Amino acid sequence: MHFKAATLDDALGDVMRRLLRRGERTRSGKGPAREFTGALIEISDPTARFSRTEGRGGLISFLGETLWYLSGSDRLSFIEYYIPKYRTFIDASPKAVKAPGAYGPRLFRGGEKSQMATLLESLKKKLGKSDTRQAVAQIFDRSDLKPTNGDVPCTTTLQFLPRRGKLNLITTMRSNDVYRGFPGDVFAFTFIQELAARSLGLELGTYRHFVGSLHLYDKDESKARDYLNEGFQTPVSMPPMPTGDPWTSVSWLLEAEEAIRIGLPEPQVTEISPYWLDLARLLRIRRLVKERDLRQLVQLKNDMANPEYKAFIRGRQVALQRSLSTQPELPGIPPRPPNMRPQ
Ligand code: 5HM
Repeated sequence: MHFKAATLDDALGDVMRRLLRRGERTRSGKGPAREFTGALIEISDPTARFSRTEGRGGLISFLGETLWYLSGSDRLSFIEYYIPKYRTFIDASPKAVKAPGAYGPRLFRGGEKSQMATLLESLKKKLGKSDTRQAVAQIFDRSDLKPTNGDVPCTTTLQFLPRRGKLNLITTMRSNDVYRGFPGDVFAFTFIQELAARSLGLELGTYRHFVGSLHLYDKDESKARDYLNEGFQTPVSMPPMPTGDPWTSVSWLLEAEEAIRIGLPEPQVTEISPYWLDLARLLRIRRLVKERDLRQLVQLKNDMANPEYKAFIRGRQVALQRSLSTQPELPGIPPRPPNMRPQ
């Protein structure tokens, strides 16, 4: 089964439509589903990595998950801030602190010695000399055949293929839930693809996503139909990542992320481009929605450099306005410390 699309939204719609029509019935411990085995999804514009639809507006959660990977962390408290049900997805106990199958430690832990840093270093040396076929990052490991709980990585490898000045990426997944997993996976891996392209001074190429079992659970069928009934979605792309080595900006964003998530003063802004400042602003939006701070949210929306994000935040603004007019204050949200000033 081969899917070709320009954007994530186009691919998502096409896969769900075809799964609903022709997916084969399958049963797993996680419930009955429809499935294609051996599916290849090709996305020609990897920056078109988020879905504009109302029901699937996971931009900030996907960004949070991507930063969780980039930070090298396996802490559940980190990812649960963005995906509150993460623990249940991986069958972790209420007491668990870490996710044993987390991708971050496997890809990015260890600084310059991490798997991704080593891969990029060796790719750099080969650029212009040979069209390498060896730049593979491994996520699924043989030890995952005997998991300690249900958290077995669904992604097996990421293969980076520099060709004719562009960096292509092929992700292979043993298992992918098209409704709950696929959009976030494509977001994260295309972002990593763009980071790698910038690190190597290459253009962004094509993204290919190969899946052993691509499925849609019966329990998500009606939501998938709602998504399809929303009809055509205007394609939304992230702006291109600035050229040049991105890792100083990534470190700054990771620091900003942690400060925003746990409510500490944010790092100084020194020579950070609007691209990265906007991503920190998106993270602040999540915080402001949790704090139900409509005034600051509108201010932050106006500060955004990228108009696509403004449109996305407008959706959050309308939802917050609605909830403020119908619900009393939510308990349990820690107040912002006085020295934390949104920029
Ligand atoms: O039985 P299995 O280990 O494949 O169940 C994991 C479920 O989470 C599957 O539905 C899989 O497709 C989904 N999943 C995903 O779609 C999980 C992860 C985490 O590795 C992911 N994408 N990144």
